[in-house]
Amino acid sequence: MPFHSLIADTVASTDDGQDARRAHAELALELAAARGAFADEVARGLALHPKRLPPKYFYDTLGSRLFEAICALPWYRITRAERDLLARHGTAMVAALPQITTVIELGCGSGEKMALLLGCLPRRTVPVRVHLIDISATALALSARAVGALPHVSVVTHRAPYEIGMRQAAASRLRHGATLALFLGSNIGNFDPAEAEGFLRGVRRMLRPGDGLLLGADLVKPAPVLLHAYDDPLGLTAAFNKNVLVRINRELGGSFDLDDFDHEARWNAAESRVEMHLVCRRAVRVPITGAGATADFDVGETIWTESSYKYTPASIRAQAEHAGFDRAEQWIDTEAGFAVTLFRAR
Ligand code: AVI
Repeated sequence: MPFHSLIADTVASTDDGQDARRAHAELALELAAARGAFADEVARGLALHPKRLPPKYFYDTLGSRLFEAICALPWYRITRAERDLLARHGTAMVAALPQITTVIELGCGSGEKMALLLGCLPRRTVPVRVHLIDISATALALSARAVGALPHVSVVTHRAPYEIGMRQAAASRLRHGATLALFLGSNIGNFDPAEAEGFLRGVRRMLRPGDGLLLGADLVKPAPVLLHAYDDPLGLTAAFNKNVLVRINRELGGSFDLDDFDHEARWNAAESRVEMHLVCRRAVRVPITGAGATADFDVGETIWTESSYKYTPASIRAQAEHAGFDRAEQWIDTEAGFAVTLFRAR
């Protein structure tokens, strides 16, 4: 699962009244900080040319549900293609590293793919320690439940951004055996090339030579196929995209009229990315009181809300190799256009 908003999260209930009060006070502080950051990023992003909003703000409760529904669409094949590759080749993927004792998942999703891979480990008596990293408490709880039920598995959750979570996981990792890091779902595609490189270098720093990184990435395919995946005939992706305006209205006192904006997916071949935009149909002025900002739109002006970079098998390898990895093996679903690549830290 990609980054989630703290605002969407809830604190797990506890029997102890004092703990519950403390937890709620902490949550209130976190929510206030998250709302402040949201307000700042919205004010800053809407003052840019072109206007931009970071995709992490898609994922409130409704946005996360819409994303789950998108993953089930026949035109959006990333999730199913990756799950099929893991189901078919999981044994070979984990067999490529000797003695895996630690598995770290960055952006932990529902835990389904992690459970699939753990089920492929050879029968063992030595426990595997699993580190789940996500900023969504809900995603962590879901995933920890699925993974923690497996025999010989102990789970540590890190409710933190990737970089901080990785540092925590590395500091408490087991001394013996190999570590396998997972970055799945083509989440790498939502980073621009410089961010992707910085991210991969960060993962490499956390690993020891010989450790593994399993990376899922969506591949370049014909433009009409890509555009169908990001502008589906059921309109789910349009709703997912527009939901960010709903959030701004609800959480920041914005006054966007949703009918003023159209969802648009664009294939930018030169940059190898699908861009999602919200295109303004008429000239409007939109006050956003909670962000202390007013956004002026011309007809046809857009808010660029997401980039999904598409790779080739060779470009994935080149990027990770540049960041300090050697490729171990690559599994490709040529029909769906998706690759899972196992890298070894150099
Ligand atoms: C989470 N991420 C990899 C998805 C993607 O394909 O870029 C988010 C998404 N955007 C539109 N549809 C799905």
